[in-house]
Amino acid sequence: MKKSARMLTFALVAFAFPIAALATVIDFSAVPAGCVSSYTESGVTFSATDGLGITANFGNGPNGTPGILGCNTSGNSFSTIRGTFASLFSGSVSVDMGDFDQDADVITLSLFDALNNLLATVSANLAADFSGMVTLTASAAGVDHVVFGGVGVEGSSVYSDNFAFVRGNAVPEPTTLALLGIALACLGVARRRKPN
Ligand SMILES: [Ca+2]
Ligand SMILES: [Ca+2]
Repeated sequence: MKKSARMLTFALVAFAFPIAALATVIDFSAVPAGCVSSYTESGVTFSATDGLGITANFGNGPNGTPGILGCNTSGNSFSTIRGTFASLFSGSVSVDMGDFDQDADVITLSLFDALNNLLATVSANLAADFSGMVTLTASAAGVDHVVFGGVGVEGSSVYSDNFAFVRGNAVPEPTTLALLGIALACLGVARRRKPN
């Protein structure tokens, strides 16, 4: 590999890798058995918005690993899930939600501030014959808590999994472009210094 190409590769890897490493992912594999009132991991506390608790006892979701749902202790009305940050969060939040092909669901991820003002929300429609999971992502500054889940025939009867968040710039594209520019500038300098 030419020296200039090595320098470009190094610059891209050195700048890109720390950005990717900042993502924190909670896969709910450590949720205790049974119905729990709340579950805390990586500075986020999850609970059911109806106060009845959450559970991973429904087993593997469509992605083949356990996800969480409301405890469904009130018939078929599954609760949406609330995730509360230990301190105000600014950045991007994502969560996978989905179901087996039993009913149509509308999945939603919403971000709120400490006064319960809606900061950002995103949703998607899952058809009745859809089996799988969809990742929803939203970003905002000063997030106190998020609410996610679905509305369907059986309430929020969707599996939620892989809650992930990245602190910092909610719109990383300009930074990435700037770093790419620096890398290309290094390549240009290397080419000028190298005699043909
Ligand atoms: Ca999982
Ligand atoms: Ca469902």
